[in-house]
Amino acid sequence: MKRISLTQHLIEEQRLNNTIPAELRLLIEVVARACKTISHAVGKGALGDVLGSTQSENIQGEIQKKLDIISNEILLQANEWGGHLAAMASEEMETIHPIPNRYPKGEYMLLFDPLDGSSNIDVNVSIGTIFSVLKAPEGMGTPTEQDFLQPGRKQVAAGYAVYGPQTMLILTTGNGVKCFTLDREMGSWVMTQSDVQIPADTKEFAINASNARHWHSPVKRYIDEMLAGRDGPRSKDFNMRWIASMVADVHRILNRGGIFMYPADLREPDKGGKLRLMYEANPMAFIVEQAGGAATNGKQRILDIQPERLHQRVPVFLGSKSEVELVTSYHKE
Ligand code: P6P
Repeated sequence: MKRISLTQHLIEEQRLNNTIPAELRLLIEVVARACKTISHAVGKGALGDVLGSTQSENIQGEIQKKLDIISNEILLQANEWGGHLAAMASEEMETIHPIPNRYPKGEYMLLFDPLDGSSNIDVNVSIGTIFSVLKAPEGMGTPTEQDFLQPGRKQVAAGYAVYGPQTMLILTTGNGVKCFTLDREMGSWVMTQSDVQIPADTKEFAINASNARHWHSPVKRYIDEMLAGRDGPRSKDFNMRWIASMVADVHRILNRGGIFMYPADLREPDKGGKLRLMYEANPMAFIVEQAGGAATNGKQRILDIQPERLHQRVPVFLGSKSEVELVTSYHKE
């Protein structure tokens, strides 16, 4: 297969298929370049004095790792001068980040989890960056949090970078899902998959099973039936994976099928699970649907959820369509 770069792919999409406006192409190029910089920082490990935690907590009440802060700064500095954005929002920042007045403003809004999987940073397990792109509402003045609260189906692009044995960028602009592998010698993203399709069926599920006693009954039923194996109602044996980096679990599922679950649980029923809607569940749901999979909160399509708060959490069931539909049907009974 003749390999093409991310730049060539984006220019062809813009010129030939007219699917990506020039400003969106610029935005994606800038974010992709920032992910290269984050990959470089992550890769230094202990040699770069980037491991370990800071003394500060983020809006989520989580102790911030040094690399959380570094990655957030990289994305802010890479994007604020370009003139393609009106504002940004991040898991690591309580409020939205308007573009400083000294820079031109654009029609897009960028949301991101700069480094997802922080608990894995210090033990050298894959982590990643997740991003989501929305259009600024028509006639928007000074951006407010309210302008970001659009359902996930309004996203114009979404993607993630996974910093693992390979550094990869997975991208959708609404015309399927493409994968790019970082060529470290050239410093460029090279397309290595042009049309990702999630297998509809699977034998693999991903959930943090230590929370089992806190699950609602539809989740308990769904998991118990898989654990019963070939002698149970599913008539086949299943395997389990849980990397505790959503990016890594989702990437495996994109490539070999599976279902990823972070359900709400009985400890804090109104918390809505652990994952955030705007910059984790929505971008991943967009990617998974574009790859032929499904993504719900147990009751409805994640992309149809009307957000109420920037950092709100949502239960997540996503991956192989038949499995997501089955566990969602149990919630409806
Ligand atoms: P737990 C990482 O902190 C994260 O937000 C997701 O990337 C991951 O899937 C989940 O939390 C892991 O949560 O409760 O298993 O540590």
